[in-house]
Amino acid sequence: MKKITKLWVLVFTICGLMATQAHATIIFMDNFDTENGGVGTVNYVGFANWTVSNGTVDIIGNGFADALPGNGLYVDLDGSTSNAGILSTQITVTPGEYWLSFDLAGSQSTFGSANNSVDVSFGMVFSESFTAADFDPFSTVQRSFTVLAGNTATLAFDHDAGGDNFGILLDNVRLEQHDPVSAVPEPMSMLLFGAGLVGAALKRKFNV
Ligand SMILES: [Ca+2]
Ligand SMILES: [Ca+2]
Ligand SMILES: [Ca+2]
Repeated sequence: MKKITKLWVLVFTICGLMATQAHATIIFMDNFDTENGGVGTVNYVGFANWTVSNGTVDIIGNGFADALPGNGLYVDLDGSTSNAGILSTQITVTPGEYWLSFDLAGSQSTFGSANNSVDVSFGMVFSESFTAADFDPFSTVQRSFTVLAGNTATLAFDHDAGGDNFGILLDNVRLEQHDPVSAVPEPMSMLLFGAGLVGAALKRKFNV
């Protein structure tokens, strides 16, 4: 009997996991590893998915200025022109619940201690500033938010002025959509819902 119970628990658990996966869709994902043929370089502008504006960023790793080996390529948001850039991309979203995650690390240099903060934003629905100490390793930030109306929004990593050419490091940007926001009830559903409320009220009033 216990085995049967355990089996059902397992079945329900698997169903639950499948249901979770079925409701999560990857909208955007980038680990930067294939940029520039997999080779790091300074003041990089050839991103497959991103635009650099208001300054510069470097793509480092894979043995090139590879401060945190094992992460393939990643972005130094303060490039090599003493003017940190804004890394941004346009993403189209439909109404729903979203999880945004990305990895941030410190500049990995005592020469880069000044001005290490980045404003991360996605359209009007998400905005937050992050700072990092010099030798903070990569750690994953995950945030969730709700999009109420479908739109094309800008996902931006806007480093502060920079100026010392060693900025916050960025890797593994990911946006997932989870369970959609509940649809606005249709008239019939609202009618039924209303009838249910009336029924419940009557039941209380007349104790039926
Ligand atoms: Ca990477
Ligand atoms: Ca740099
Ligand atoms: Ca810096």
